[in-house]
Amino acid sequence: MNLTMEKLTSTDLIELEDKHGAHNYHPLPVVLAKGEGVYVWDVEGKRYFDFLSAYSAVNQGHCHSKIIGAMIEQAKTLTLTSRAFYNDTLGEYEKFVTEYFGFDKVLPMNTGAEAVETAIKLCRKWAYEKKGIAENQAVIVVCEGNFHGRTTTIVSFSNDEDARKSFGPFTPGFVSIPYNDIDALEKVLENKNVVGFLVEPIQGEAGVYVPTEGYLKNAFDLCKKNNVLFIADEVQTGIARTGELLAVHHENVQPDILILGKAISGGVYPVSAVLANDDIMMVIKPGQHGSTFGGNPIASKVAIAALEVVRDEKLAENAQRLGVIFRKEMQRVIDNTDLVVSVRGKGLLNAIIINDTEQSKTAWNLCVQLKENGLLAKPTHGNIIRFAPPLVMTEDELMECVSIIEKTITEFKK
Ligand code: IF1
Repeated sequence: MNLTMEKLTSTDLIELEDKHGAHNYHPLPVVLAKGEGVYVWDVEGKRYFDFLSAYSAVNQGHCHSKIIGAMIEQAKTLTLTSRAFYNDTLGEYEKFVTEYFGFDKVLPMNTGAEAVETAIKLCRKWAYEKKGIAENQAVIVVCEGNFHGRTTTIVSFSNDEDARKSFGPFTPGFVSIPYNDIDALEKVLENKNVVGFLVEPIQGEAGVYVPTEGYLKNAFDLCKKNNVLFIADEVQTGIARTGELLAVHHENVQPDILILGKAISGGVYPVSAVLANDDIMMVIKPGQHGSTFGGNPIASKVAIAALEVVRDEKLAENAQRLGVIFRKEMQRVIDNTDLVVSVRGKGLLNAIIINDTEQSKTAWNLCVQLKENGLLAKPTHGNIIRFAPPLVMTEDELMECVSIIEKTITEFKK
């Protein structure tokens, strides 16, 4: 292939990635070149509805002018100082984000996995220095089916074979219990070395698994009773995705440690954050944790703009309203087909379950067909398709998407 030749086709570009990139992904065969709002375009100019939103990072829609404007402005002025010096944007962001979510302090990082790692370190340090746990004895409880990222420590407590196999030895200090099982949590809390409960308010990767109403509140109360930190991983569920600013807000829970990523920047820049009050956050002292890029000036300005968009454009309310419509419409489609078993979700984080085995290619082939019909989505766990469009979608656009999904399901041949 001659790279100096002008325009490469989708096929050329897929071949390029295949040849020069590690094979740690298996993307849908579509090559995107442009995005705006709820739409993306491939290199041939075909337009699609984005029903993945980069796994809920692009909640504010692609290339939102306010967020991009903030980034360009700051990029021309000052990009990175490291935390060896102060800069004139970080404090403004820290004040903004802590007031926005109602915590004393924020610790800025870049990716979701780094923020989860930060929360784990923070919880352990609090356990030894505040709770009085004997050194190296702290246990953090996690849930089966969890997805919290890709670092060695995080995959240590995953039970997804692909995520774990041949990456050991693993980090000890984690105990896994079934998700959405309050009795299991109560039982594990009898172990006095338990110091934290790390949980996704809705399990995204597991297949948009929504726990029973009251589970999060009951889990939070049990944690309080046992002086255990309730750590919410809202990397995927946070920032208006589920119809509230945070998914835990559906049950009026304020976590002890809150983990955010993805949409805190509108998917424009890698920004993540750990929020907590002083009694927890202040156990970390200078030199004990950090990041070259965490809290950099561009990240700070981008995150402020992205969170302002969520508030100004009432994205949580929109997600709540459109989610109800979407699930109702999907249920209508399901009632008329054998191909789909059920729909579940909250706000605009939803999934349909395909009537086939996890090993089958049905969901994948359906996604390929959805792509042909102008809508992009991706299967998870074989037979589940996640539907998570940008939250700036209008009702008319949503109904157009429902038509595409309905037509695709109706015409689909296994
Ligand atoms: C990939 C999944 C979604 C997350 C929660 C932390 C992280 C994630 C709850 C880590 C990341 C991403 C990672 C991405 C695909 C995507 C994903 F299918 F893998 F599970 F969204 F459902 N906590 N989830 O969902 O954040 O370090 O990636 O910034 O390709 O691995 P990160």
